[in-house]
Amino acid sequence: MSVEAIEAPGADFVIDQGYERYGEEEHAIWRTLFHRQSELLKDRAAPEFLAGLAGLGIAADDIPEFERLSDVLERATRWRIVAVPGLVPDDVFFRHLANRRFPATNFIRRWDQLDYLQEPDVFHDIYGHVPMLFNPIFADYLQAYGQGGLKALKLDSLPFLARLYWYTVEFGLVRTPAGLRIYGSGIVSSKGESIYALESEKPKRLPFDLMRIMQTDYRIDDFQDIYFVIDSYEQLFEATRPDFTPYYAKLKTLPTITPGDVLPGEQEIAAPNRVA
Ligand code: HBI
Ligand code: FE
Repeated sequence: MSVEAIEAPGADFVIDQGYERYGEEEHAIWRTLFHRQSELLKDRAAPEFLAGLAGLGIAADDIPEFERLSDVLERATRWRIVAVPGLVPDDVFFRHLANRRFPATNFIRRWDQLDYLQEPDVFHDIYGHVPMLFNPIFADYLQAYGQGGLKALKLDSLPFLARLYWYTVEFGLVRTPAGLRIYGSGIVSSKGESIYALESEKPKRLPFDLMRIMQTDYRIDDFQDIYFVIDSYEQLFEATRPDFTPYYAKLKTLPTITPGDVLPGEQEIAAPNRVA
């Protein structure tokens, strides 16, 4: 691996993906994750995710080149992928989303992190997030989310909106005629949580409710204690249409709900799927 100076990120934290720096090991880790998750998700992921994954088909055997993958994605929903060194500041993140640019981390996890790592790597960002960006409704939702994020920052209300991202984009479930299915990137990029989210009796599962989600805290260091289930991506997109200013004002007067708590009168979604 040649040690040349890796250019410092610009104000938008975009860097060169550094494709030539990936060695055979990195591609082998990607290949292992890609094939293992694709097998596991056949009857667990949402149809829209699986359809997007087919669009990503070019990436089955090696870490994809973001520029090439962006050309495929752009033709579908006008999104592009930009390389970033890792988590970027919230305002930078939202500005990218608001401009239909998905910031994808360029490093990949190590063999000993195959089953779980806390921060996003290229597998989480590309395999986890990009397939849903092939879905036109979801692609519009994520741009609307980015625009909402920039507004939330101005209203000092970011934590509320971060919860919406967390419980939909990262850990969302969707109802289908065949039962609950996964569309959240944090779940589909994790072997253990892909099974736990649909089949474990431990987590609660509630119907999507915008204010309930923005009132509910979340944990970043373990499988989720609660999941929210949408009926459709249109439901998500419609939920982001109104101006959130009054919602934030109301939320600031309400207590934070602990993940895993179910309030009186809330109807939990029926027992989890038993995948045949
Ligand atoms: N940066 N690269 C990257 N990827 C993310 O998913 C991300 C981020 N910065 C902030 C962030 N997510 C969340 O905290 C916001 O959704 C609030
Ligand atoms: Fe993510």
